Amino acid sequence: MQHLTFIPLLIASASMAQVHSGDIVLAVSSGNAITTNASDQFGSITSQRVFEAAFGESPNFTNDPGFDSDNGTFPANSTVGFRIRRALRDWSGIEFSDDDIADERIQVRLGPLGPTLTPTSDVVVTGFSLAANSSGKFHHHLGYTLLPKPGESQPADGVYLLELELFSNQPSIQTSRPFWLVFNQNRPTQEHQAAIDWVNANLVCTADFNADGTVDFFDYLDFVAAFSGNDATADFNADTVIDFFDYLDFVATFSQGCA
Ligand SMILES: [Ca+2]
Ligand SMILES: [Ca+2]
Repeated sequence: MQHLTFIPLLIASASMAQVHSGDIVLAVSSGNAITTNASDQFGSITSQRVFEAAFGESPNFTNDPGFDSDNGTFPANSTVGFRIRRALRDWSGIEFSDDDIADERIQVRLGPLGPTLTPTSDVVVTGFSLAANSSGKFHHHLGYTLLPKPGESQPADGVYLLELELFSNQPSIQTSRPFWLVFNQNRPTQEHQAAIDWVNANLVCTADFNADGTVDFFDYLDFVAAFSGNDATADFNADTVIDFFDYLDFVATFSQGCA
């Protein structure tokens, strides 16, 4: 198995200027397609698997966040497609429960492509693929529409969870890890944020520090390297200080593993 180099990827600020701010930035590391967040003001990109979104660009619709990459990320004109991994969930106020599939559905389309609909049970639905340009840059905005429950004219206000993965048509590039879009439909910001925090705490396996899908000794080594290098990713308890408590928390999480 390939050992992924750990992120953050440092990308020259000149090239970062080409990436659309606020989009989900895609990068390929050691043959794996990975999702990342947009760069911070220092030009550093860190792995992120939970993204916020909000309907209402037009009623029940948004095409943000889009997907963007630097030039040369993908082979020229190769394609990247998406899969919906599970049925849509709505936020209970406490959790996104496994048994609580939303009555609403999200439809994904782009121009003539699609629509692809979230399934009504937990099956994988393959959507459509889009091409990187001749410079290997992938920048597209999918359109997401929240559809009402059958028989209703309007979808209910709420916070909705969509689980996706991305795949390349290049066999050398592996499918991304699952990632999540947390959509807000007219609920208070605090409620949206609570749902995002829950996904980060409960669905992202933080012990898998190098995000390659397994918890093993490489995660420990990579954490120790980040910790020794005072890398921002070593702030495991997210209190903005890197200290021994981060080490203790990482070791505790690592020992526990992930489901
Ligand atoms: Ca790992
Ligand atoms: Ca800390």
